[in-house]
Amino acid sequence: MKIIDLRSDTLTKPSPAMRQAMANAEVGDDVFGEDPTINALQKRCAELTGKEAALFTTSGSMANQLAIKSHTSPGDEVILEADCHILNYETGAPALLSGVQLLPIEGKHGVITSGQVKKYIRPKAYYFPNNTLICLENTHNRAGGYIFPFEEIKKIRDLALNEGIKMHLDGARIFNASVETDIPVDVYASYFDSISFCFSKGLGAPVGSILCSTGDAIERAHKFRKIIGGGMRQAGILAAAAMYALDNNIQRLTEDHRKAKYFAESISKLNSIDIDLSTVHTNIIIFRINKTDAEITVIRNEMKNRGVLFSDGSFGSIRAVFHLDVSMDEVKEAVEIFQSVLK
Ligand code: TLP
Repeated sequence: MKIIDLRSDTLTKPSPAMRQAMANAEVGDDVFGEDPTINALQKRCAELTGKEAALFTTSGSMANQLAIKSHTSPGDEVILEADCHILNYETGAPALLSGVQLLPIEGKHGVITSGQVKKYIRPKAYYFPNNTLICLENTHNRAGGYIFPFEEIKKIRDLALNEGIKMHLDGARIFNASVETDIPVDVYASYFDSISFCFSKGLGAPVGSILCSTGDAIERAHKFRKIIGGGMRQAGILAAAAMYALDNNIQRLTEDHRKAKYFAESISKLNSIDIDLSTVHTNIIIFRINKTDAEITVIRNEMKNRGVLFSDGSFGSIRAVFHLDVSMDEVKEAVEIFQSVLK
C-alpha cells in the first residue's frame, strides 16, 4: 500500500542525486579538522548566515543545546516561548547540559512580543538569576510553521542589546520562512548572536544541522560537542548531502508551502475540521477534529489504514507536514481519503 506520510519533514529520504553527491564526497577525519567537505560546508554556512564561524552537528537539538551552552553559565535563566522545541522536545537538556533555568513566556502562534519579554527580564539584583539568553523559533513548529514577524524580532533585539542579553534563533526551518518572506537568512541571522538550522527537514538531507555564531562561541560549542560525544570522523559524506540540499532544495520549499495551503483550504471545508487558515504560512498545518476522543481515534486509525499518516500536535491537535517526498497528486489523494473517512 502506498503511504502518504505527513508526520514530519524529517521523514524525507535522500534522493538518488543526493546519494551520488554523498558517494563522491571527499572525506577526512573531522575530529582532526581534516574533513574537506565538512570544512567547506561550515565555511559556506557561516557566509550564508553572515556569521564568523559554523559547526556541523548531528541534530537540530544538538545545535540548540550547544548554543545555550556557549552563551550561558550554570544558574542563568533563558527566556523563551512556552511552546518552543527547546523547552518541549529536547528532553530537559538545558537543565542537564547547561545547568540553566528556563523562563517560558506564553506566546500567540509561537510569537512573544518585546513588551512581554521586557516584563519578564529580571532586575539586576544578586538574588535573581541572570537572564543571559533569549531563544526564538522561526518558523514555529508547534504553531504550525508560523513565521515570526520580522518587526517583532527587531524590537526584541533592541531590548536584548540594551539589557546585554544574547539571542539565539532555533531556525530549524529558517529557509521556509526566508523563501516565503524574501528576507534573506543572513538578514534574519543579523538580529541574533547565533542561529541553528537543519538540513534534515524540508531540505531533504538524511542527517545534520548547523550552528552559526561568533568565532568564540563556535570554539566553545566545538569543545562541548566533543564532550557530549558529537565529534565525527569521515562525516563529509553527510556534509555532502547538506551541500546538495543547499544547492538544490531551498527554492523548492515554496512547493511544500503550496501543498500545505491546498490541503489546509480543502479540509477547512470539511465538516468538523477546525483550522485557522491565517496561521498556515509554510509547510506545517495544525488542525482539530471536533468530535469525541474515541471518534477521533477511529478516524485517525482509518486514515492510517488507508495510508495517510499524521502526527500529534500539542494539546490534542493534529499535525500534517508537507515535504519533498509527498507530491501534489498525493496531497490531493490524501484530501479525498480524508473526505471519505469523515463522511
Ligand atoms: N522537530 C521534529 C520533532 O522533534 C518534533 C519534527 O518532527 O518537527 N527545532 C525545531 C523547530 C524542530 O522542529 C526540531 C525537530 C528541532 C529543532 C530538532 O531537530 P532534531 O530532530 O534534528 O534534533
